[in-house]
Amino acid sequence: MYSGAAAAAAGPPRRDFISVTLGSEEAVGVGGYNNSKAWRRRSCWRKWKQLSRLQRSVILFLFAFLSVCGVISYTSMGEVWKSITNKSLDDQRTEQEIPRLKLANPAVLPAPQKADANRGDYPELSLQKPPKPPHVRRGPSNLQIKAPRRDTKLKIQQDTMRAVEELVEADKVEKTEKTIISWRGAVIEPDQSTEPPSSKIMEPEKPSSVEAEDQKEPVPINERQLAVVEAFRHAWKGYKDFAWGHDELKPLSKSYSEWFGLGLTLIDALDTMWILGLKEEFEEARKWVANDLVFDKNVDVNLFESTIRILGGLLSTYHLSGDTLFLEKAKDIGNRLMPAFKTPSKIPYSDVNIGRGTAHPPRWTSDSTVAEVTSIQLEFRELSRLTGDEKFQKAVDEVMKHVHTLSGKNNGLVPMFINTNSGQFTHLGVYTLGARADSYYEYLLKQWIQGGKKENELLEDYMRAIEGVKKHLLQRSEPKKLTFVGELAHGHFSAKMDHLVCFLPGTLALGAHNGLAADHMKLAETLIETCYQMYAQVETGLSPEIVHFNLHAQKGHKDVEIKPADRHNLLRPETVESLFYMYRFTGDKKYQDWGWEILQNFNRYTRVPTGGYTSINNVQNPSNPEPRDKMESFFLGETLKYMFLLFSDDIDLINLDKYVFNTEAHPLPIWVPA
Ligand code: DMJ
Repeated sequence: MYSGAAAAAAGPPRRDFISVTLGSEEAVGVGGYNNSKAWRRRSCWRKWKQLSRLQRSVILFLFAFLSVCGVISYTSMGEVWKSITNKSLDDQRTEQEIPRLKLANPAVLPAPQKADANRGDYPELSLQKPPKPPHVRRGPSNLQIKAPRRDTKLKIQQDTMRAVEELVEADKVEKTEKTIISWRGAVIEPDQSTEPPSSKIMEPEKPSSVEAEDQKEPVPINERQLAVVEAFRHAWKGYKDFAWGHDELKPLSKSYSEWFGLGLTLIDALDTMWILGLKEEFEEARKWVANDLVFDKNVDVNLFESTIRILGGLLSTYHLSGDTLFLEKAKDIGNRLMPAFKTPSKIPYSDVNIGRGTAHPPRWTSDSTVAEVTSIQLEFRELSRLTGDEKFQKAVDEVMKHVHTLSGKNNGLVPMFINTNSGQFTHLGVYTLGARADSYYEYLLKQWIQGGKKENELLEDYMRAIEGVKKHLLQRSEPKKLTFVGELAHGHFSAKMDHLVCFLPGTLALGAHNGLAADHMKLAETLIETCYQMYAQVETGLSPEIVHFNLHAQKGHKDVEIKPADRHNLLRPETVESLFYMYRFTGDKKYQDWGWEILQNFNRYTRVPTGGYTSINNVQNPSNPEPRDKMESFFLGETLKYMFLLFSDDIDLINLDKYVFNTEAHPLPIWVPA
């Protein structure tokens, strides 16, 4: 009991002292409050003595028991206490972080749709490695640059996968930084700068051939590749015998045709000979370049055609061979083409006189073709990198930047013409992935890859355009339900598809290989089947220049219809090109088999016994395909090169993580290889 009266009598109470008695009067004492230690000890002892033995034992037992409990509960309470303390710290941190995440930059582009589906698709892609090569590369030994190890490649794919997953997570919390673009699964490495390399010229490198570190032993090429070599030799024989140093062979009349008068076929074929291992032929051609190739000529050349075939061919041959002769020639032609950019809008003219240094549009218009002005960038950019002279890159980058800002596009799809005075699109309302627009789309992706995947505007335009293709141009034919890319003219869909469009499956597959949306790969697989059917459904097994697809099933009708004016075949490469990409990225042998069928049909219907191959006028008439008497330079520059690469199982024979092909199949180095 608390003795309040006694405490009051003893003066001001000590607020921190409480006396607890065990109930005896004596405990307080009569003479007033005594709280000395000695008194307290004595009084306690007396009380203890007054207790019975049983009481003392019970008290001792209780004391011991409580002591043990005290020790145990102290230990476990420590743990509980620690976790409580941590939890509250965590809570504090989370509370601080959530607002920060919410405030992070909102996504600059729409969040990926069907992200989970894409994620589900991707591993399939990553795991589809080409089978272990039974045949390793053939090309000249110094083409055999160091290969990334297969486990490294797998790691890259896994890293890409991880990046995609991280991106999806990031999108969930709307945390998209400027250096990451997400567009239906498209990924840009977050640590890459958004600054396009256009502002500064990349450090020129030694040609790739010099990079060779651990060169593998070349092993024999396989039979199908040998058949390509034989075809090339046959074509080359015709060119050498009847058209040496001229632009194109006319194999039937055993003569030649001149376009620019610059040995177009010879230059276009240089790197093909290198890749096929045709050293003698290469050396002979090199001599012609050294002694007879002169650009100081009063001749009008088409800017686009001479860039992709001549400048592109010289640059890639320089990279493969390491021979500076080709770089010197590339600089020469590059400089001579520059007057084309002196226009009011900086959109280049179509034609340049490389001897006089003057340029002009075609006689009937001041328009240029959109595909032409936007498909010279890979070559001029590389020329700047190699020479350290930024003028080439500046000129072509300006074109891309300008086109990026233009109105008149339809979900990323561009019209076919652009005016060199106003810089505006003309002939609005017609959209195609065929002639006059095709390689615009191809070069958006390829420039992005060439520059190390940093130039976001290019990627944005590419991704937008593929969405535009999906939205406006895809339809399915009857009866086989082939997905094809048609055209749109002032709101009306046309089921017309140029053979030129068959570059698209390869480009889509290349994009998917570089981390873009997995549904691009699915579309590529569908479209390459269609391109193959453009050959398979025709009497000669060769595709016409243009097909029209049937949208409605009709008895006795195939998917593919051919108009009389469109039934020619110019030995074009696009389907074989796409087959090559598809085989590289999937390892599915059917693509090689399809390419093999096409090669056999070229041999059956276009081969001229005295040397060379010819374009034909009628793919529907196997008994008389009507030879046109012309072998286009791209048959050697592209078609046979892609055939050879398609039949190869060596992913390092022009490794697609190190090289990007220009639109004439000339491989140029990727500035920052994967
Ligand atoms: C080639 O010159 C190029 O591939 C160009 O992009 C389109 N036309 C031919 C081949 O068909």
